[in-house]
Amino acid sequence: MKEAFIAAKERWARKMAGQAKPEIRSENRLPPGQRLVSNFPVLDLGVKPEIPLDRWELKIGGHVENPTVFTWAQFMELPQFRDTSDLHCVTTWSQFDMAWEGVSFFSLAELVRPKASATHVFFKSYDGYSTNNPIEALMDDDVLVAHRWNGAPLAVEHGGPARVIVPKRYAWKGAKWIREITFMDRDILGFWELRGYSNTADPWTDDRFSNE
Ligand SMILES: Nc1nc2c(c(=O)[nH]1)N[C@H]1C(S)=C(S)[C@@H](COP(=O)(O)O)O[C@H]1N2
Ligand SMILES: [Mo]
Repeated sequence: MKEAFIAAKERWARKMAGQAKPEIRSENRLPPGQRLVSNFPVLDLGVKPEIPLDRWELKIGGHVENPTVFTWAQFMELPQFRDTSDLHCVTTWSQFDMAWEGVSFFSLAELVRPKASATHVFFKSYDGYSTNNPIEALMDDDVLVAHRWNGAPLAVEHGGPARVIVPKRYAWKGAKWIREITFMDRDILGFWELRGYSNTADPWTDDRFSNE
């Protein structure tokens, strides 16, 4: 795990420096059971919360040395990160080459400094949604809190002002309308994880539903 983490952080540093080489992708980028779409479907719980930027805040706390609440202006002053990745939804659509821009999870973690006791992260959104991830799934060079997509501010229906993107997990593991990120010393289940969806959510092993 430690070596994978260091390798991911090295790749991230190259991306931050604008020196990353285009990724060589596998011949078959489409995970099992997925079909490629070119539109961007919208999935939510029936609410699309509108959060004015002057009332938006992102709280990051829990098992960290430096709990922080970011206003929009403070968030925009953080180092900005651009990355292109694929998105896989459990309802079987995938979209390739989603161009995201925002703040990388590595940057946020460096600011709040997770304690050694932090093993998992719980995400809460402005619409009441939640999801959870183990810390190692987030310490990767493609995880970010995005506020722009394909060169424009992220639309409200897609989670604007800002949403989490975890490309190597099914898309429900990334919270739209992100409000709070809590580092935890244990795992607790989020909205879909409590309702029959897999807690690990790995598109490459068709890992969609919980066995319990
Ligand atoms: N806050 C919030 N985040 C969410 C959801 C949601 O309902 N609320 N749906 C999840 C699901 S199931 C998917 S597939 C993606 C969909 O993102 P999109 O609507 O931009 O395609 O967001 C995820 N994040
Ligand atoms: Mo989804």
